[in-house]
Amino acid sequence: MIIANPKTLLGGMAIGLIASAALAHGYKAGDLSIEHPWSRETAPGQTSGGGFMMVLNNGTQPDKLMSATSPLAAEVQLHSSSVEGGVMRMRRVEGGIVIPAKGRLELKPGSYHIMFIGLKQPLRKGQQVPVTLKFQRAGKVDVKFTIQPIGSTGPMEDAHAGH
Ligand SMILES: [Cu+2]
Repeated sequence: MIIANPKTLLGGMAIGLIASAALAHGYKAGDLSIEHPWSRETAPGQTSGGGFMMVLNNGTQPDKLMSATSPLAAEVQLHSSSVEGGVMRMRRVEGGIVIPAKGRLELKPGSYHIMFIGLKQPLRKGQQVPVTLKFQRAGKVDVKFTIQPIGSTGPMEDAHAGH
């Protein structure tokens, strides 16, 4: 028991540290928490890019991500990805993406994502893309997508150290 207790305590502290780091790059709007919005550095000549994030819904009513805009892109669309005949295809989502009550929506590579189309400047590692998200219930939320290196597959903590 005496040995087990400090271990339990350390486990709790580790979880606490991870949780507070997550809050370093998160946003709240009504019942929604938006965590780790991130994008990827563009290659030369690349004029579109993906946006990814986790949206948590603490409310008892579902919400919907309806649309998004950014001053850096001519157009921002909501996309889904699926594999058809061994080829990854993206499709525009019409009518919004549901965030279930007491549930979550994860935008990630190979799944739902935000698509920045007609980028007005290259996305450079370490910089941020300002985006206004529009939710059906929570309304408009201004967030910043941290630009991570090409090839990133998930949000990186050290990519947003310093803010
Ligand atoms: Cu896409």
